[in-house]
Amino acid sequence: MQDRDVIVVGAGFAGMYMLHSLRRLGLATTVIERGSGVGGTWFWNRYPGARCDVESMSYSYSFSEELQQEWVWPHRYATQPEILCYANHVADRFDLRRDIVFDTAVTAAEYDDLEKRWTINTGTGETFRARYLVMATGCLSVPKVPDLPGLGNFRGRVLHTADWPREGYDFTDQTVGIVGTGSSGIQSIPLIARDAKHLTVFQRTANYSIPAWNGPIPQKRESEIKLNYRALRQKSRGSYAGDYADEYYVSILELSPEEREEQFERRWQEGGFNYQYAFADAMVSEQANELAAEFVRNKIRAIVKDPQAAEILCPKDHPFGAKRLCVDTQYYETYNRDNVSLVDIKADPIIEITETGLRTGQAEHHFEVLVLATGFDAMTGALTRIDIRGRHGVLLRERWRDGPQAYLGVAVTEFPNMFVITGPGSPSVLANMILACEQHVEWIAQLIEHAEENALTAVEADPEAQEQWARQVTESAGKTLYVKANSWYLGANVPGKARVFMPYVDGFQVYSQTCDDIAKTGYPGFHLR
Ligand code: N01
Repeated sequence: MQDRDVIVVGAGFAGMYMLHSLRRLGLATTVIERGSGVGGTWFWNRYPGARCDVESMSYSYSFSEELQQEWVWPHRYATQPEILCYANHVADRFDLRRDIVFDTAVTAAEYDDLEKRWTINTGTGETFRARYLVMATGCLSVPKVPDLPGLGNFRGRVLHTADWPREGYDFTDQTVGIVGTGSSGIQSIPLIARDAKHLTVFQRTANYSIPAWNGPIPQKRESEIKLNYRALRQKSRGSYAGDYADEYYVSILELSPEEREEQFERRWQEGGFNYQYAFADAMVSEQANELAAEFVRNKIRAIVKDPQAAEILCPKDHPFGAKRLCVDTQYYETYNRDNVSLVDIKADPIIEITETGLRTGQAEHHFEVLVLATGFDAMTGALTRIDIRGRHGVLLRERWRDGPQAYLGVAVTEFPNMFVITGPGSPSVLANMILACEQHVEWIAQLIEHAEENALTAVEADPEAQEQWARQVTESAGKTLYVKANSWYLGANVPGKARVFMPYVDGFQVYSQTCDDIAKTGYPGFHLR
């Protein structure tokens, strides 16, 4: 049994910075990591085409001026290998590895109310005890394998985008089927199609995707950003999405038809998320949303030569942006290739996976490799799969059966001295995740420092404060169009999961300000014992 001040679970971007911050407080900290390396989601998601969808110079740590000045991002949106390389650089630069235990999955954690200690069990049999437990387990870290009848009968190779083989996979001359057209599918499809003999895409829900227009970052742009990095990071912290892109907040409905077309075209040409975030009414007015959506559909119709395929690719059953927007490179263009076919499995559902492919109601499809781009048990999956027991043995999984509740998305009633980074009820996946991680890490570190200085033995969220926070998160989301799609934001992609909108929609800046005010006023909503 190893005794530590703090155990952090997960060595992704949240866990690494948490370790660095706790060391600065002089606390003995160990990070326990399931994988054999750092990087979290970027360690596992190695499928072809995986890259970030927030610009790399923004999607990177801001806590060290030296780090952000010395690191060179080659592309506007970095590839997975580039991001993993950066994560490894950070681990080396700040000498983090000596306090990370790799290849070790946390299986259970239990709080002892008398001792005010957490006991943490792992799959390797090693046990740890700590005063604080920080869950840096990520929002998208538990792959979801769909319950497709006959999946076990398939004789070819099955690959999941979120658990891709370390050695990669060569699709050359292979026939491939892919299920799933969310961000992972949309990023991987063009590259699989490039190499494979034939690719069949099985699409259940068409998604909205905006071009990334990715490319090398011009030297001049890089220098400008680096010269102004501090100010730009400040601007990110004061923004809705935690990014330094200009937020224009144009109201779609107040524009004339000509101005609207011009605005939509401008955002489309800029690429990425600003197509959604630039418009004040895109996520609150159905009419405004439909105009933005129809512009994207018309782009799809213009790119995809086969009109029937184009119509299948046009999303029509949910508002634009209500499922996470995808950012792509040559996605729609891929359907103009001779070696790519598209099957609408909403119209003609999959009946079963066979030994050599799959069968829908109307046809039999054969392929050698099946790629599952079917997403994650998002936001809560990584927490509920661990047996986390708080006071009196209560199980987190049970407490969250009807939906997760966490005060500020950080702390849970009955689970003292446990903190969750980017937990449900925080902006997390609606913001630039690295900045969201930094904000949480700094806030949690400050709270732990406060507890240490004041000889507190337990910090716990008040049940009423937690309830009220959860209500506010739900009410705010309810005023938007986010709740009008069966998305993973709502847990709708996991059968049996409670349908609760999990991210905080009121904006990163409003959220951070609220957290800061709570810290400044003696942590109302927490019991400090
Ligand atoms: O997963 P998803 P993802 N039968 O849940 C389909 C982040 N990310 O891995 O919509 C048939 O979005 C499902 O269909 P439907 C990003 O936040 C970021 O792509 O349920 N189809 C859907 O098409 C993203 O949002 C990047 O009808 C089934 C797909 O599988 C999040 O991760 C890159 C099915 C799942 O889409 C998740 O993205 C990649 C079934 N039984 C991911 N089950 C960046 O760019 C599921 N599907 C940074």
